[in-house]
Amino acid sequence: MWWLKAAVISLSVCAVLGGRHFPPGFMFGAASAAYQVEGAWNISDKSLSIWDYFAHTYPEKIVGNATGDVACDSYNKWKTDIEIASELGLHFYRFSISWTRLMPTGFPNYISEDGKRYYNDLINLLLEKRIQPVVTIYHFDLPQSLQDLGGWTNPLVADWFANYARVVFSLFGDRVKIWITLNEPITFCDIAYNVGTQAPGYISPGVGNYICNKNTMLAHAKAYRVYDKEFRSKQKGKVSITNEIFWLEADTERDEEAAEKARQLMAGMYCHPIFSKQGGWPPVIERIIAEKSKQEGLPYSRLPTFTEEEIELVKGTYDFMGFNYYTARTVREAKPGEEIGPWPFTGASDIDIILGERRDWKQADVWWFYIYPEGIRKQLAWLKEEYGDIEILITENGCASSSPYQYDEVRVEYYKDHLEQILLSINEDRVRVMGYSVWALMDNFEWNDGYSVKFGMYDVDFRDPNRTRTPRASAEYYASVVKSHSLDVNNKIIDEL
Ligand code: GBH
Repeated sequence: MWWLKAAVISLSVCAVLGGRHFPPGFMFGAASAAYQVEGAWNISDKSLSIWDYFAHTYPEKIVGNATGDVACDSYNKWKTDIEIASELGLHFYRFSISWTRLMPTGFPNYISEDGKRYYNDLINLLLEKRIQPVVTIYHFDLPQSLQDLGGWTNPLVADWFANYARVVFSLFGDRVKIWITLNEPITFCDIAYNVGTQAPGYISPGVGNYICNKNTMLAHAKAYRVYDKEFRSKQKGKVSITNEIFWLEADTERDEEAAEKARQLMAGMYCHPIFSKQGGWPPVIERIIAEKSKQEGLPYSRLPTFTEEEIELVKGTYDFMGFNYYTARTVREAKPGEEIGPWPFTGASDIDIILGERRDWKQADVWWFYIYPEGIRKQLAWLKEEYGDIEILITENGCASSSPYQYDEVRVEYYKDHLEQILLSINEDRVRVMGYSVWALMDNFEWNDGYSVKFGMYDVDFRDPNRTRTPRASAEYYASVVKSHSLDVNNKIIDEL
């Protein structure tokens, strides 16, 4: 009875491949970013980035007056980092290139030999260990010399960035096949210009952030077009942008419209221009800001418009989508006259919504961090619904803690619960998730939170000149997930949860 055998075999294959297994080819990785780990802020011919300048100029804006001057000292300890990545069995390591280390003038007239050597060494050893480099070209650290010319608010920044990206592609693109142009414009535009807690620290709510938003879309698009025209046929890599999106859930059924408006602001601003069929800003946001601007007596919208040509330039500039997920919020419409707190992500109060949290969302021991694993599945479904069946790489997901505990069971549970939701997303919702990256490989400089907030699978002892890295329980758990390519792991940590 061959058919019975065949049926039994295919059933068991399904049980092995479906269920708690990740699809073949699904990639597991971990991430970092240059300013957060490298240190060596003034070594060799490196120039100052806006984060070097910000941390040195406004120490009061960073917990413990911390800086990234030394950070994890990855500039010197890169071999240890790769050993760790190797111990975990990672398929890829996501890191970023420091613009000021590679191109100290900001412009391609001069390339630093030391900068070039550092990233070549890193990439080559990763490949030797069979770990794929996934490279972010820009992760918050603009050259200060370009900031002095207006930085992300100067429209020329799109060309400055594309010229930098060309250098990066030409130096490393023979070996790097997955590129992220910009990490989280929402952070370096909206948080930066609305509340000034991120470099460059200038506050211009509802104006600076929107100018920055537009320029990031053009910068990303120009870099993508450079790759397309000059490198793709030879290098055959993939290029996209990474956005950070909180899942925004309607507080009650009546708040669905408010929630959708908020999603169009938080996700749509940086996705609609690139990933939608129509291109340009999300229409609802464009309309609201235009109306508000008019009421304020402005003869134009505070949100700079795209020309038809710009819409076409930006539209379709992706080979996949990069997505960072951490947390969620509830959304409701503000009551008339209700005071809207400074929500860093919005142009002040432009969309008149109030954010909150549900009581049953467990809070990590960091103020902004509510844990809602279902949110990642809901967000992935929303992205598919909005922009179509695009491949998605989860470029960051991870849990914040304020204690250095080795036994980080909250983080272990966070990974497990989010990976479970991702499996549902793949198997039930048919979202094409290519891979998953933990933020972060190791504790590092967490921007305004300095070293007080930890995301690492490895603890880093920042009082020790050696910056000793020690694995936490989460490292052990993640290694076993990667190894079994599934959530069925023999792991005492999970048994104890
Ligand atoms: C990502 O940033 C970054 O890519 C990474 O560098 C960072 O270390 C990681 O996530 C963890 O934070 O003031 O309301 O915005 C996320 C940006 C900035 C989001 C701080 C949360 C605090 C709450 N994060 N922000 S709010």
